[in-house]
Amino acid sequence: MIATILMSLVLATGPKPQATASVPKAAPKMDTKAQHDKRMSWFRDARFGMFIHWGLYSVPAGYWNGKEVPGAAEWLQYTAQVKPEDYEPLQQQFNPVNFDAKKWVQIAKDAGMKYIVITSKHHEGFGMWPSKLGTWNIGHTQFHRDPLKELAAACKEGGIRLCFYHSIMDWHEPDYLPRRSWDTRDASHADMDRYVQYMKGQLKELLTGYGPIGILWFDGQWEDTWTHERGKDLYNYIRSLQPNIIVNNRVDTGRSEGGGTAKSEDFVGDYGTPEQTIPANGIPGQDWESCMTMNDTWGFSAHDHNWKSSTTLIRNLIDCASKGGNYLLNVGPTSLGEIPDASIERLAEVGAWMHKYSESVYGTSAGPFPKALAWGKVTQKPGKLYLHVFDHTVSSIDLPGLKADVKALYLLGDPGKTPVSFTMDDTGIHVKLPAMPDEASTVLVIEIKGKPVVNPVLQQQARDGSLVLNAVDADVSGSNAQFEAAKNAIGFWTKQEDTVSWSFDLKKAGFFHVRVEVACEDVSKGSKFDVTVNNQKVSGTVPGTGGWEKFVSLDLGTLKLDTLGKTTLTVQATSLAGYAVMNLRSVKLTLN
Ligand code: FHN
Repeated sequence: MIATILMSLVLATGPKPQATASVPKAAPKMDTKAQHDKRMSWFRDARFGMFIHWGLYSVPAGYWNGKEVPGAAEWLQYTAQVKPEDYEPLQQQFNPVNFDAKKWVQIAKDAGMKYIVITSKHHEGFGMWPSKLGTWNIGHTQFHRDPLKELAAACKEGGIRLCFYHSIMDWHEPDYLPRRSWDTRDASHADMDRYVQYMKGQLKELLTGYGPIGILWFDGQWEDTWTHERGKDLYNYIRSLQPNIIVNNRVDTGRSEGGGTAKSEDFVGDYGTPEQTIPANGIPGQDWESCMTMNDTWGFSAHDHNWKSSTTLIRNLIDCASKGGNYLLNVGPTSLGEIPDASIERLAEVGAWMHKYSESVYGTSAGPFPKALAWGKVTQKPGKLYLHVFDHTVSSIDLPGLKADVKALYLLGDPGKTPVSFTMDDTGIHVKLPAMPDEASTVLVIEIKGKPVVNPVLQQQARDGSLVLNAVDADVSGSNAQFEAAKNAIGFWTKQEDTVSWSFDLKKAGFFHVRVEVACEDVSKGSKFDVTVNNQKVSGTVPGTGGWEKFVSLDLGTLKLDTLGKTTLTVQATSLAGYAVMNLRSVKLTLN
């Protein structure tokens, strides 16, 4: 099988070889669970990587013909509809004389990152290594070096795993289909099978010339010329060249909207790839990695200054780890080969936090709590729970429903492990917070004997029978809606079918007035929703409140609750008028 593939790879320097008979489509290499776990183990331990988007797009850097081009800078050719012949001169302008692989690796290491995923080829089709296939690559520029080779050496020296991002979609290679609407080149001889052989030939160069590669990070798989069959074949081809490599799920066509891999067919890909978001409940049963920008663009843009704070970046990393996933944080180097200062500054601050607290991230798994916590996030290792406290305005925190044989509780980083006081009852463990430094997240360690057990705790009515159902305690069902600590509300409710519910212990029956606390940007107002309990409902229409963080109360009417015991209240949208249904902070039930 491998010989067949290699035989069909004509490393042409002239016109592309005639399309060979497509290589037999072998079934993907299926590892045993033990083999898969072994291959994934470094990825699960790492939790934190650097994404690097670097290509010819760094030359225009978000401008074309003197005009600012909106959106992601690596999409400039598409956004500005630049014909290949007008884009090609960038090749002779590209000369990253300040590129310093060792410096890049040191920046990543100092930030606490364990792997680097760099674009070997983005959608522009330009190879960032001196490929022998064609001339649309760095080998045909005035920069007579191989940055990927230099990065491979620096990563090896620095103990960082090198990984490649490779776009299946290619706006330059004549055989790739479909063409862009503004690409006026003759497409009558374009041959997708021949393109796949070309892509495999370039991938063979990358997987045989740069040492062991940690991940092949495919992208651009969404066009209809890329099929499930091609995906399985490519996955198998990559693994045939480096059996221990990890391949993301964008090699195939099974990536679901939330970034995970659909279960419906034999889709391949070793982990899910949510992008610019952190799944509300992780992606249960799958490895996953959230890739995110530090501003709003992947490639360098001279006009994008919308930088996230280092606190946001640190909390994103913790959030990913608390749900069993990785955080792949992007930098977009300039055309001179320099990582922007704004990125370097933030990565240094992330690194300072990791220097103190990385034990609570590396090698951890998702915390044991099924719902979001108001005060922060929890990760765990055998025998330890790590409590990441974001909210420094509170004097105590609750671990709802937790039962554990607690051996010690102290601040991570406290050499004396000064005991932190706590109480335990049938509603869980309640920690009295010590004085803590004001930082992105302070971390407490609970050392326990055995495994933590979390028994769901039903909310109780107040003495007057009232109930305040807060967002942090909600059960959220669906892929997008999730608790947003910053707004203390359910946000990202961008899918109508997502639902929000609470269960509580009804001891006092009667007629309850229903009031909800909602926020909605004016342009998205008008979504309709029901609040349902035991087949009874009241309904509402979301008003414009002036912003996603501006909350107002809506009185919806009365519900009769007369079935004592566990009761579930559900909020579901019956229409979606704009970007999202609403941000929902609470549902208040007042006994009439
Ligand atoms: O189109 C690309 C985009 O430029 C960027 O590379 C991101 C990062 O994963 N992926 C695609 C958009 O989903």
